[in-house]
This record gives sequence, C-alpha cells and structure tokens, in this order.
Amino acid sequence: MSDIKEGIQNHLLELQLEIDDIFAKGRDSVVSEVTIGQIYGGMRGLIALACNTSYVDPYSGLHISEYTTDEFSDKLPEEIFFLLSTGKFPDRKSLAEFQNDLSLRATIPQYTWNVLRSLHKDTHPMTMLSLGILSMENESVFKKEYQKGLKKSEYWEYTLEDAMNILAKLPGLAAGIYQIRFGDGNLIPHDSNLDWSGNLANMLGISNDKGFADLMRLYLVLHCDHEGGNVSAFTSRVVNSALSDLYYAVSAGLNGLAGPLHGLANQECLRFILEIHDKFGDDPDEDVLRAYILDILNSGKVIPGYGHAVLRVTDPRFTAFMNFGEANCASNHCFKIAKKLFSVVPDILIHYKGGKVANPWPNVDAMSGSLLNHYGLNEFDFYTVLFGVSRVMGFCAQNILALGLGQPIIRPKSVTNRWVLEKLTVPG
Ligand code: NMX
Ligand code: MLT
Repeated sequence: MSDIKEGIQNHLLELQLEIDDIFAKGRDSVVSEVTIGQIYGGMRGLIALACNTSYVDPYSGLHISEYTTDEFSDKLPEEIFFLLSTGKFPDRKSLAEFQNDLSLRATIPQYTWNVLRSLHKDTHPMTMLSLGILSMENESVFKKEYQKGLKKSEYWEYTLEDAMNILAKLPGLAAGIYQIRFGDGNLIPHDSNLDWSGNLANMLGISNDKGFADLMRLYLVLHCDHEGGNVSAFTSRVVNSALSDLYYAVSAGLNGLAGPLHGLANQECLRFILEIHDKFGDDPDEDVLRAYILDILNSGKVIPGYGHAVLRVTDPRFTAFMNFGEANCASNHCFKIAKKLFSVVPDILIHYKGGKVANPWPNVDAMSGSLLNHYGLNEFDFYTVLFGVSRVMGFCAQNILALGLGQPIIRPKSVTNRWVLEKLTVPG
C-alpha cells in the first residue's frame, strides 16, 4: 500500500473515532439555527457541513490541520495534498514516493487534446480545463469498480486512484491549454525530474526566472483548499455525494470556480488594475483613486478582490502574496497599484452604504494577478486555471475523506414562500 493511502486510512480511523465520540456526546445537540434571512441569503453563516481537510477562521484565515497559512506557505503542493488528505505532512520517503507516482501518471490522452483543439478559439480557458477533465471521465477507476460491485467502505480507495490520475495530469493539461489558447499550440513535454509546480512553470514556457517557479509553487499552495462551503468545493462535494465519480465532481467544482464572485475574481482584479494604470498611470493619486472606486461602487459593481463570505480580516493568503511581491517585484507597476488599492479600498468599503459590506479587506485574488503580470503571464483569462489546478487538491481530498467516512448523499430541504409565510403566521 502506498504511504499516502496508508496515511488516509489512518486518518479516516482517527476521524471516525472523533465522530463516534461527537455522536455519543450529542448527536441531536443544536449548534446552529437557521433564520429566514439565511434561507434567502445563500445560507451564509449557517453551520451545516463537516469538512476535515481545512478550516477558515474569520480572524486568522485558512488552517490546514493545525497549521496556519504562514506555517505551510513554504511547502510544496504535493506536501499540502498529503496534509489535506492525511492530516500530516509526508516524510521525505513518502513525499518522493508520492511525487514518483504522480510522475508515472502524467500522460494526457490524445483524445483530450483533440477535444481541446477542436474548440472555438475564444473558448475561455476555464471551460477548457473543466472540459479537459470531463473528457477523461471514461478513465475513472471508481466508475469501473463500482459497476463491477464495490463495498461502500472501498469507495474512497478508488476515488484516491482517480484523484492521483487527475492531479498527475493537471500541470500538463493547464500548460497545454495555455499553449493552445495563447501560444503556438506546441506542447512542452512533462519532465520527470521536476516536481508538480516545477513542471507547471516549465511547461507554461513563460519565464526561466527562478522567481516564476517560486511563484507557481506558492500559488499552487495558497489556493489549495478553503474549507467545505465555498462555491466550488461545495459543488464538487454535492456532485460526488451522488457517487458521480471524481472527473464529474472536479469538472463541476471548476465550473463554480469560474464565476466572477469566486475564482474568476483574480482575472477581474488584474483587469481592474490595468484599467487604473491606463487611466491614471503608474502612481495614481490616492484621492483620484478614491473617487474612481466610489464611481464603480455607485454604478452597482463590486470591487474585485475585496470582501469575503467568511473572513473578517485581510486574507492571510493576500499577505503571503504581498510579502512575495515585496521581495520579488516591488517595482512592478501592477504590484504598486495593488498595494495602493490596499491602502484606499478598505476605508471606502467600511463606510459604504452604512457598512453593508461585511468584510472590507482584500482576499487572495487582490494581489495574485500583479505577481503573474510581473513574470510576463499577462493573459488574465488564464489566471483562474492556475487557481483551479491548485483547488483540485482540495476537491479531491474533501471527497476522498467524505467517502471514507461514509457520508451520504447531500440533499437539504428547500421550501416555498408560502411555506415560510405559513410558518411565520402559525409558529411551532
Ligand atoms: N465591492 C462592492 N460591494 C461588495 C463587495 C465588494 N468587494 N463585497 C461585498 N459587497 C456587497 C455585496 O454585494 C452585498 O451587497 P447587496 O446587499 O447590495 O447585495 C453586500 O456588500 C453584503 O455582502 P457581504 O455579506 O459583505 O458579502 P457576501 O458574503 O455576500 O459575498 C463576496 C462575498 C466575496 C462574493 C463579495 O465580497 C464580493 O462580491 N467580492 C468581490 C468579488 C471577489 O473578490 N470575489 C473573490 C472571493 C474569493 N475567491 O477567490 O473566491
Ligand atoms: C476560496 O478560496 O474558496 C474563496 O476565498 C472563497 C470562499 O472561501 O468562500
């Protein structure tokens, strides 16, 4: 048995013991009540899911296992996937075994390239990523084994197989999409001497600068997971809870990530920064910037990269990117504008419309595009693909653990206005 599989097996046993203890102490205890406002308001703040890969604290941000963002941001993405799915970092031997296994599975079938090359030239790279994964669905080991007859306790093992196959192919798939959509269509081959993010950096063929490879590593680490309730992870889990295999679930999650209020915000951020640059130059006056931000708000648009459904402070992932920028691209014009926005936007959002914006602080998307711009990755339609490559680690780990813990199909109850009105007039 591979070390990662053994690690997951052990983690599942620990998690199951905790759940047994929780159930023994109070299976019927109430931990959250739902208001009518929440029913109509996207269920924000409603505690209704268990997810053990990661946890987002409103004030200290993303935690994976016991580690804060600061404490894991110097790791490799492969180590992070190990942590998400086993609760522990791998030792050197387990890491090498895992990386080697990924390397052996990296080949992408020709039919996937045929599908991607047949699309309209303006197809969004996120559509290509989602479709690329979905095109390989016939390869699902889980599906084949399920059709033969699988015990429920074995679901997670074959889902891990699918996860390994999908993760292994992601850097090549993403880089291939970049070449087909923005380059000359020639693919740079996978290099088994490079690690997961090193391969992505290399196959993109954008920059040989070590800083770019370092940024890809950091990028793939910081976007890996954000607990269970964000649009893409939740979508992926709901789809997989019907036992649709991981290819369906990952593709579905990516479709959610492609929305401008979620992952696409990173491309919107750079678009926004470039607009500011075009209008006001390298070093816009803060008052001019304030007036511009207010104009945007008054036209009914959101300020991309600001706000969050859970966080109530500056996203530590933003801070990690800003620190990287200070060290590696402090003179870049986009980075300087992103920094200036950080000193101007929160104060405006705090006071905007009587404080209706719950979190005026920047999220992960407010800074990442400026760093990519510095290294010459200027096709901002591609940015969410990078987010997606990383976030698939979270989708995979969340689904493996949920299946391993025997979680059932997800099916909350919805109600009609009439039902709510009756509930209000006839309480109880
Ligand atoms: N600019 C303008 N208005 C905002 C912003 C913002 N950045 N953030 C929230 N609001 C508004 C929001 O539209 C809502 O207005 P209304 O009542 O008129 O519908 C009001 O403030 C209350 O919303 P919140 O409860 O603060 O935020 P919510 O939980 O609904 O949404 C986001 C969270 C992240 C969707 C929201 O803050 C947003 O649209 N931000 C900009 C897009 C963005 O950066 N998304 C990336 C999120 C991170 N990611 O990578 O996925
Ligand atoms: C994420 O990383 O998924 C975003 O910050 C959105 C969220 O957590 O809701």
